[in-house]
Amino acid sequence: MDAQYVTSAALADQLPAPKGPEVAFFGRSNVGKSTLLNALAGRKGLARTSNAPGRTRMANFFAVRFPGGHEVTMVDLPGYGFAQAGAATRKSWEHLVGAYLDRPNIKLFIMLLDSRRALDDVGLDPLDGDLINDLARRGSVLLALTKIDKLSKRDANQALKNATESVKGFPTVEVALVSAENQTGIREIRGMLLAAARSNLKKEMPEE
Ligand SMILES: Nc1nc2c(ncn2[C@@H]2O[C@H](COP(=O)(O)OP(=O)(O)OP(=O)(O)O)[C@@H](O)[C@H]2O)c(=O)[nH]1
Ligand SMILES: [Mg+2]
Repeated sequence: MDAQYVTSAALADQLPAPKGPEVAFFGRSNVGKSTLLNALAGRKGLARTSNAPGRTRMANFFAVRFPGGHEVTMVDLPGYGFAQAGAATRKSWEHLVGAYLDRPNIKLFIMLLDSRRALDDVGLDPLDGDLINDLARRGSVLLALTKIDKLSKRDANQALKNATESVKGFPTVEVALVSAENQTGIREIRGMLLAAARSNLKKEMPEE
């Protein structure tokens, strides 16, 4: 698949008009959204990544094209929940993400959660829990447990078990283990991107 940068929006009114299927990346700052997006695209420098939380401040749009011409847009959203974020940052995040969520063309929400966080607590904290609740009511969600390369096999299984338990009330949520470092789960998520790209085509096909 081929991916390229399209545009960015810092404010709600800068969001591009909805066009074609989108897959959106949500999650705390530093959880690995931009890195996952790059791993999916197979291009390290596509979305900017950083050790410092709060790297991505805008909604960044990337067009993905599969062989055969199926297209989907990946949307890298700014992270939330980092310590340095003040009230103004939180407000602008809420405004941008709130407006983004109203788009009718979102096919899949990928919600990222640091796998070590899933290992520590059974159940999601309010910040992650409220968001996943909101996303699950709107459509399909993939809860991606990131940086799984940092966990032992045993801990990875425990994290998966905890996370699965914490979303068992949501029929639209699936859980997956992911690592951009060792490629865990990347092929499967590419498959989901392709499915999102194709879902659009089917809809636009005339009825027989
Ligand atoms: N070991 C390991 N590190 C990862 C993985 N994914 C991301 N990281 C690291 O985590 C840090 C944050 O990654 P980003 O992709 O910038 O995180 P983000 O969610 O986009 O953060 P914001 O833009 O601040 O919202 C970087 O130092 C990455 O190298 C992974 O799968 N394994
Ligand atoms: Mg980022």
